[in-house]
Amino acid sequence: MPQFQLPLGSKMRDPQFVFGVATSSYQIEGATKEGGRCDSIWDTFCRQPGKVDNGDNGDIACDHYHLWEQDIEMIHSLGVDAYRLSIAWPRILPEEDAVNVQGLAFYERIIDKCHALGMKVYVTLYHWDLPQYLEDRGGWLNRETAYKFAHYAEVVSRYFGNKIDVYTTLNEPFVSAFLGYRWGMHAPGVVGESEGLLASHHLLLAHGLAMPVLRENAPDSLHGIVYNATPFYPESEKDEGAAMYKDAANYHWFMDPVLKGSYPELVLEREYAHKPMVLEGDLEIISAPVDYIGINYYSRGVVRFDENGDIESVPQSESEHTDIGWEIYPQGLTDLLVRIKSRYPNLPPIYITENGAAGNDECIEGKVDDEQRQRYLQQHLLALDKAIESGVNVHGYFAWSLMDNFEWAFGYVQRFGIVHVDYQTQKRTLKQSAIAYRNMLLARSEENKNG
Ligand code: IFM
Repeated sequence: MPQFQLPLGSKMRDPQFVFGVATSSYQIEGATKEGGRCDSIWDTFCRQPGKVDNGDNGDIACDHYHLWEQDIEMIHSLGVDAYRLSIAWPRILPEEDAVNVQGLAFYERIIDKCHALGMKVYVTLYHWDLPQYLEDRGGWLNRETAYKFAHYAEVVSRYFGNKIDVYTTLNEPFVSAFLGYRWGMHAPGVVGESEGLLASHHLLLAHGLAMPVLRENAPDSLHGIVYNATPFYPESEKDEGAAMYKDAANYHWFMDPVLKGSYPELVLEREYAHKPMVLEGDLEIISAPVDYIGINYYSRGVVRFDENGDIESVPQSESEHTDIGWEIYPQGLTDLLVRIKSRYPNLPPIYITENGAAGNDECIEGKVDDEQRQRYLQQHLLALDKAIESGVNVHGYFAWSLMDNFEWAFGYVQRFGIVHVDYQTQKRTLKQSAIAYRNMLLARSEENKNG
């Protein structure tokens, strides 16, 4: 029987440590035309030829909109403590000022079911599905969108209040801003240096404006933000500055304003010509205290200076990679957490809100042998334990993802699930990694029962 092993005495064996699985609305729900939902920027983006592999889109995805009940029961069968999901803004406010009660009711059924089964819910308000009508007015390049987000946060938190155990304002603002408005490979597909940095400031402002609203409406819940973070390593000693810069541009840019109330100098200097317009008072708003930060970790980067002094990536061809082409580097998770702890003296608790591997998994006679993912998850759990042992305050871990789903510009080819989805029949099959996760959680719960 596959089972992940946690070291004896590991804090992750304590019942307070939260284990969960994560998904996001556009990636699993489907039913894009049902329940009063309006288009999001991803619906529009997917319609543009060549933007998404195979011309895939989220119209059906995992049909979770209809299969949600069996999905929540399946999550419960894994023995997790919590489910991390996101709410689709276009389902809640399909028109600017018209709240769609059908949308709220859909998520309420999910939340109630999770609670009835004894699981906590971690809800992200923005996992990239901006209503298209806001993009039509400039999207995240328009400062107004930050205020629209605060209004949306008000609607959701007034309705759910403390019923949502943990609120997340944004998932991975780096990706929304830079893949969406700088390099153009994500919706809405904008390309431009200044645009990416401006979008990032408006996203952070949105986070900051929403924080007091969430605290007011849900005083007993936890409130925070989730970052993707990639630690960078120099190819050799002479490249140390390159790695430092990449750390700054990749995650300090998004964490410093929230945790220190300033943007990192390194980036401001290098990007001087593209600096976003920061109004007086913005950084005070953005740096409102958070109860936690979430970290999504997948891989590392290795960099060097080229002959022109530009920074270039150094491919690690000797290392093992997952199907999506990302190097498997568990030590990076330990290093990243240690680096973050040393950079931010008032660091709140951390959750690992995503970690996982993409594989080209096949279901053969009812079995999915995802050997690489099992190794990946086991090694990352041990790397996380090392960080905790060295003093980093981590409260939980969520596997990405519960099930195979719409992997953005890669469509359905890349499978991140610990549960296999047959997109023809919508049949779910636990992969060996899900079974190993479940067995570890069962063993932990037995151990905690027996004291
Ligand atoms: O699928 C995504 C998720 O939506 C955000 N974090 C990274 C995952 C894998 O690419």
